[in-house]
Amino acid sequence: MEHSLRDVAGGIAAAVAGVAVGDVVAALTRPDAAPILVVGTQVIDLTPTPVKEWAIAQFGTADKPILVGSVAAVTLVAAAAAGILARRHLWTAAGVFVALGAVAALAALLRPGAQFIDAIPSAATAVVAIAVLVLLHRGIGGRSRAAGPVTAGDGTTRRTLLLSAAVILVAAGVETAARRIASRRTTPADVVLPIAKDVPRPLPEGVEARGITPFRTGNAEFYRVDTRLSLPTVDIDTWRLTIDGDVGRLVTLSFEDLAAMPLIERDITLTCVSNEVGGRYVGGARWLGVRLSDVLDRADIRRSSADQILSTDVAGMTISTPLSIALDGRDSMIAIGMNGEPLPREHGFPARLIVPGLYGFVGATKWITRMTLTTYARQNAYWTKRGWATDAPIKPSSRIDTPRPFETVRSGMVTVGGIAWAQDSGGVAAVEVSIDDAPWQTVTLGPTAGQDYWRQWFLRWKAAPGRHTIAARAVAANGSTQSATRATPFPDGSSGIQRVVVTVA
Ligand SMILES: Nc1nc2c(c(=O)[nH]1)N[C@H]1C(S)=C(S)[C@@H](COP(=O)(O)O)O[C@H]1N2
Ligand SMILES: [Mo]
Repeated sequence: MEHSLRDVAGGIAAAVAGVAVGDVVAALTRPDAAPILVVGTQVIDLTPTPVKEWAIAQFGTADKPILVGSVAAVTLVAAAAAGILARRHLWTAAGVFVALGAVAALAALLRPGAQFIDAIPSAATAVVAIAVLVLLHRGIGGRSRAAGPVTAGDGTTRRTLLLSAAVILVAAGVETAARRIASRRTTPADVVLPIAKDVPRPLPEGVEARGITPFRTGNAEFYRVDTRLSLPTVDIDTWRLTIDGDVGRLVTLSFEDLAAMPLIERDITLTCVSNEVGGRYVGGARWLGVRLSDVLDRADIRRSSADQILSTDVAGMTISTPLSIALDGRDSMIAIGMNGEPLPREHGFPARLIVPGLYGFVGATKWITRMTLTTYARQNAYWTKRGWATDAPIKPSSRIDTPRPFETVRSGMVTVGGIAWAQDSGGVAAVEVSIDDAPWQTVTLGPTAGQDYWRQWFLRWKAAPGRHTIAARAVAANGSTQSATRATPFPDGSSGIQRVVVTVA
């Protein structure tokens, strides 16, 4: 009994030591190629989209710990088995670690843009695990002294157990160091942002009334929509943005290169095509970045026949953006900052595309790493293949934040309010409200921060007891009014008028 405990402990100590060393090597070279992490990430990336969508619906997007934990658990079970195997077949047990290392190395090498060095952390893991295993069995385990099956006395067993425990302890320390080193290269908080020269005036305070969405959305509150189960770990030191395809010059920019270019900062409201009328998939932030036109100029696209920018993220996911729209003079940018901070990992660290006026799925590529100048005839992006529109301007829309649907409010003066946006239609010129189908009346608007940004609105309503229906619609500066025609988000964005039913008591 004690023998098998010793063997299991030996196998686990070998694996833990190997992984810790592999993680240190990764932290110093390619933090995103750490052995356990890279297998977990690869499993996620290789998961078929329908399964992924199902999993996102079931568990939300916070299940990376589950996946990485499962990979770690499987590794530990295999390591324990190897430990038991090692007593009689040391080199077969070593083979188990070779196999585990090979799986991790393969996972690292199969990633888009992988380099040969991505396999080194996994190789180091296997080498160290085997070394520890051999050391425990040959060096101290008594194998060298006793021929044939191990007949070591209790003293040896205890010594091996203690040694395994010591190895695990040291490995834990090494692992902590590895995390600290890796986090310096993959954590937004550790990035120092340059300061933009071209900055809008400070964002006005905005309307502060209970229930009305704040004028600026905090990074932690900003909606998140993407196809990922887990957030990619991107190493800022090795990250590159490549501009290729039909270009005059192939360009590769590091984060430092980007940050050294002229920077702009802009208030832009991002909207998801999947947002239902009245939905939450919309947010306003101040983005810091490099003008897309400046980036593309470096690649010299004057003679390009491209009609789209096919952008690719670090995991190979693609988004296409109509080139002529992106470059029509709007403030399209490669953003590296959000509300004065480096991009949060949820929102595309270290860089993303922002194209004002287009829904996110055609203009807001997060974790961007490549922009390929090509044509819609030649190449299709992720959502295009799934039937979504290629040209998807944001439709003018408004949202009633307060009162809430089916809320009961006291009779008297009631604040009705919310936000409205019309980024592709010149901005919000007015918001109109109709209560119980009375004629539309214009309401009070909050301050403006430009056409690309939403506006708050409110109305003081003298509410009489009974059931009432409140409807709101946005009127854009170009004269268009929010459409009353109901449309589902698929394929180019929802439309219709939101109606909120309330009881006044
Ligand atoms: N790499 C990548 N970028 C992406 C997506 C994605 O799934 N993967 N989703 C897009 C969609 S549909 C939207 S609406 C915006 C959302 O950006 P946010 O999560 O920062 O709000 O990101 C866009 N960029
Ligand atoms: Mo979206």
